[in-house]
Amino acid sequence: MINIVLFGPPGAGKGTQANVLKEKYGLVHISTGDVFRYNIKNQTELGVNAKSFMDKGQLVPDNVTISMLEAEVDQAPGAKGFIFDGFPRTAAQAEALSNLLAKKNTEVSAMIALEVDDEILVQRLLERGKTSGRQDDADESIIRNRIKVYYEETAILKQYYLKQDKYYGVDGVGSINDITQRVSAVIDSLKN
Ligand code: B4P
Repeated sequence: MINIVLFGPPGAGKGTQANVLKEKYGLVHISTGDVFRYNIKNQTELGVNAKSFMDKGQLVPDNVTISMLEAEVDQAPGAKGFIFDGFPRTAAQAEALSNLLAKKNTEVSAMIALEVDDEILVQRLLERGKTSGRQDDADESIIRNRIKVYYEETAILKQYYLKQDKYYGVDGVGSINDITQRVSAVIDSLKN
């Protein structure tokens, strides 16, 4: 199995790249952000709970996010592998993912991090906010809070995967196609 963690700050292009890579490599794509947004749209209890955090640019609590992720993985029993997009975002989530995959006799193959400067991230998300209807893209102060939360709570995961020799940084600035080529070069190197 190939299990990829796509990593990077908000707006780095994780969702954009995951949508291309899942087709190219036949992997199951799990985006925690998309699952939360689906639940918000359908006004489930999970959605109502998550919305209160997401609208402020904060992370949804680990216990809620981890059990949701486990349920998503369990829904794909025959998968060739997964692309985790937006998960893990905290040390507790990284541990939970490791334990979950170990139970399935597999592991994270690589964390591929899309590296993009903060000001480019802000511009991308403000641009998306014009059409996305996403509350967390609509306001520059909320976007900047998401980036701050990334540095405070999520960026440490680089060390977690570096220690396991599984961290791969990729330049996330350029055309979407160019970045797909860069990420694909990493994935192809894993298979050899
Ligand atoms: P997410 O849904 O994960 O999304 P994201 O941070 O907005 O970014 P992504 O990197 O996927 O950006 P995209 O490709 O769309 O998180 C949203 C919120 O959900 C979090 O703030 C948090 O509250 C909650 N959440 C999610 N997972 C969680 C977890 N594990 N724990 C706790 N809370 C969690 O790209 C952004 C824009 O850039 C798009 O408009 C795209 O078109 C554009 N773009 C992409 N690539 C480009 C390129 N190469 N050049 C120019 N533009 C590009």
